[in-house]
Amino acid sequence: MKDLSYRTPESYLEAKDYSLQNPESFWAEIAKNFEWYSPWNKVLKYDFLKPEIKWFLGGKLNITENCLDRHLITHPDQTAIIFEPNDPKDKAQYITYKELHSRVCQAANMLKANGAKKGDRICLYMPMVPELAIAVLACARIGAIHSAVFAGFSATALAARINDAECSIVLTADGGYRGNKTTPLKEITDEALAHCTSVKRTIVLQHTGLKVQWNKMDLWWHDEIAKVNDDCAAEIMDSEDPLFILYTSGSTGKPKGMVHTCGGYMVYTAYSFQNVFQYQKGDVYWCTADIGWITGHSYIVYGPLAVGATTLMFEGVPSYPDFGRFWEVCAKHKVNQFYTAPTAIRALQKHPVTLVDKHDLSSLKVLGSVGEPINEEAWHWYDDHVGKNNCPIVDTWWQTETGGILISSLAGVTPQKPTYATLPMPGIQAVLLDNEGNEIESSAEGILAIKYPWPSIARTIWGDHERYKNVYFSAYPGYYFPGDGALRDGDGNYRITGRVDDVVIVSGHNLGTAPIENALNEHQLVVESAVVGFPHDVKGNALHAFVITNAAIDNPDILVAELRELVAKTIGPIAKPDRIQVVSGLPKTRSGKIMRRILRKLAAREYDNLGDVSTLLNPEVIEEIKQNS
Ligand code: 7RM
Repeated sequence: MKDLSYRTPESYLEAKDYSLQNPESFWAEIAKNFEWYSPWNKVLKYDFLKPEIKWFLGGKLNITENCLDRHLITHPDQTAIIFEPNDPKDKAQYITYKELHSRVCQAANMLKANGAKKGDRICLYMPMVPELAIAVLACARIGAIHSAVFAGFSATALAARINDAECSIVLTADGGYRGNKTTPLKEITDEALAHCTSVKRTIVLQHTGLKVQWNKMDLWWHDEIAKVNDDCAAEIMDSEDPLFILYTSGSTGKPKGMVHTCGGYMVYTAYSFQNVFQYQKGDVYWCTADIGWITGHSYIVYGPLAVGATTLMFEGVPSYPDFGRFWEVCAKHKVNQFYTAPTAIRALQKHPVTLVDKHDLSSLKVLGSVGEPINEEAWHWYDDHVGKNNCPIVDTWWQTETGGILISSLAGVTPQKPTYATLPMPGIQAVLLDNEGNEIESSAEGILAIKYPWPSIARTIWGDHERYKNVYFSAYPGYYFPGDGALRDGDGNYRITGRVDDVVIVSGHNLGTAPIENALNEHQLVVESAVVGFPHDVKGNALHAFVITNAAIDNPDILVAELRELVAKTIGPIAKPDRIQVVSGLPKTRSGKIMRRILRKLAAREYDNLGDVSTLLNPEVIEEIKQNS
């Protein structure tokens, strides 16, 4: 395949111009670099008001032909997947494109032998082992829709996702390793399946050797795989056939099953991977996300494999056996591009820098960040200690809904700016809106919106198109509304400031919680804060601020008074929180996002109704917050 990336500022600018002048030809030119059984007859059909979005209409393809088969001609013996196990004492695995192709075809035949067919939903509740990537691709091979559920989720969360998508098969494992813990995945699956009726088969990978209970519909992966060969023609898919469902949390308790389709998702993940990371032939690329999240789907599996890259999968955690593990793995496999989350960087930053320095990181060329705004301190620590001030950092802004990176610098090609995701990718038309929905020009702060579709935008919410319309296309008609606020500098660089969908109406005034948090964070003692609304007799709603401080507070009253004053000065007296509570942590998802839904319940003292907190990174903070509220 042709190199899809712009390697110079000039070719980048040229592409950017062209994408604005002639967006359809721009995307068609990129899409031509893939294998299609038959070409599209129309590049794009869209209506953001309806909403309806379709790309490469009439095109026929199978994404696995693009991720596997075509590389067999050019580089069958290149490593496709490097697997680094949880325990450094266990052997790494190196899976070539040829072997991966064979194993995917076998797994696809295993699924078929168990009744799976095009359009069926298959739940993947698996540890970060090569078989998870294989399962993803095996589903895609036969046109079954995968719905991966992060293996840290509870039985309740798993059951809700299986039921929503009405999955007929679950692929799981006896267990998975995370540091010195083993998660009993089969046991959790059993617990979930007690509340599911759609599932006909559970296929269990033997991985940890954990003892499992055996039920009527359970089958061992190794038994089933032994029965089939590795000859499996790819299902011919329409460009707009669903490829997968991935759940993401919304502002209500019910998760949203974002639906991604074959053609556009393939084109955009490959294009963005290649450009953002500036991958070159022979490089080893590592994204530390879990395949249970969108980052793993797009930038461990599909994007890298579509361009024929070597992608590393790691089953463990950054802290095991010590806080130098990431760097040990980078040195061991001579990683060239390293992509992680600010929350991981902040955790590692707390430990002696000798844990970084003792590993040879000279192979690193590019560093990436994803998932939340990266603060200045973490950015510089990453740049100084990991990148040795010699690796561009790509701060990549995107969402489960966008399928791929929309705003980021291109490593070494476009300028970086600490804490800024910088510029929209060529082909992405980002704008800033004021509260009334008018586009604002030049440098300003506002609501981020996208005014033209891109190929990997989610097409709907599984089973709830109305919700899709309401959440993303109704607040600002004619735009895709991601729910984030942003700041733009004079050069057009974007800095994502946080979610704006958390608007609280206090005494009839619309108050965004993000700017209040930013004001609180200005105080020298505050490291992080979260503001939510709670019901108030007089004002309708009032504000409750949770703040984390960087030192023990002897006299909280003084701090609280200073913080209220700070908010009053920065935003106005109306925004002064009624309550300011100093806490040691905020409830967060595993990817580091604050769970505002839970904070809202805590602020409202609705303790019986917190919902499922088992998916949190730090469920223990809930008790603490209750105790000292
Ligand atoms: C990829 C992913 C999406 C939300 C998004 C933002 C936040 C993600 C950045 C970021 C600032 C970034 N998908 N977010 N990346 N904020 N800078 N580089 O994280 O669906 O799980 O989350 O994450 O608020 O809307 S996600």
